[in-house]
Amino acid sequence: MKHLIVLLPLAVSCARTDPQSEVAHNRKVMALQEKFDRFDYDADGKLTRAEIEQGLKESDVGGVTEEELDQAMQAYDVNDDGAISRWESERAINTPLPENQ
Ligand SMILES: [Ca+2]
Ligand SMILES: [Ca+2]
Repeated sequence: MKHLIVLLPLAVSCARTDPQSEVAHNRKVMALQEKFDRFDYDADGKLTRAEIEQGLKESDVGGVTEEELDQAMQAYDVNDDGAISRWESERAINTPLPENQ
């Protein structure tokens, strides 16, 4: 689950109770949106690596290495434009990284 913690510390903590239920899923999506907006410092609708790094720092999420951040970016950045768009972050909720399956 660490890959989700990298991008979505709040979403993950909300989801732990019952990841299968629709309510939990909706809560996860809402927490994600909130997080997304908070991390999106220039409000362009995308999270760059720098914005995620900054957001993690301000969220007091420690222990995330550069390598893990790179891996998360690679996994989430579906269209490879160097930033995580909103739909890419939503997709990340529903699609675990292969290494975690
Ligand atoms: Ca941005
Ligand atoms: Ca992208």
